[in-house]
Amino acid sequence: TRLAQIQGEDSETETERVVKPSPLVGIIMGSDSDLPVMATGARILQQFDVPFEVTITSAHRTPFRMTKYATEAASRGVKTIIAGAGGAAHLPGMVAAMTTLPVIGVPVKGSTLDGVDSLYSIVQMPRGIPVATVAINNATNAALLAIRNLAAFIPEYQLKLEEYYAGIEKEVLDKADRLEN
Ligand code: RP5
Repeated sequence: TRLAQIQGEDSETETERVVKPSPLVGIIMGSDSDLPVMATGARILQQFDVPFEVTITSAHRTPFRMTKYATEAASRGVKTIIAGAGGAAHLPGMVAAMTTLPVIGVPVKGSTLDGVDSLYSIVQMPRGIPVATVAINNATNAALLAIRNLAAFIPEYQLKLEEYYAGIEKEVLDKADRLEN
């Protein structure tokens, strides 16, 4: 399936699946139309070897499924939830209202209003229920923020972040070098 491909499960045997570590990050989204955006975050988590899960659940179309996910995620070992949605993007906020886990919201750009509707829906949370909101379509930053959360208590991820940022720095320095020479 497309979700299994994103989770890198397609080539796994049944035994590998059984011993797989429980997910530390949960990626959820309101619709499969959010998948191309949310997959960019999934790829970052894969790059860092962070165990994660991906599913679709909608605040409006599957409210009971969303409630089950939000209320059970922490007890399954999930440490951070990344929630992407577009339009009247209530998913991250509703999930944040039902868990004490950190929730990172990804405003997904829809076909109208350029994603500003999603951004405002996600960022304008009432006092007391925070959602860490990243830029429109920026699931990459959502994943990196989730990894930073994990790195606060898993040193392995701290080292990987340092390597990642050294790589980013080198990329820019190489480009500057090519431009100047
Ligand atoms: C939201 O409505 C989803 O998160 C998606 O971004 C948007 C459009 O959904 P589809 O009509 O493509 O299913 O619930």
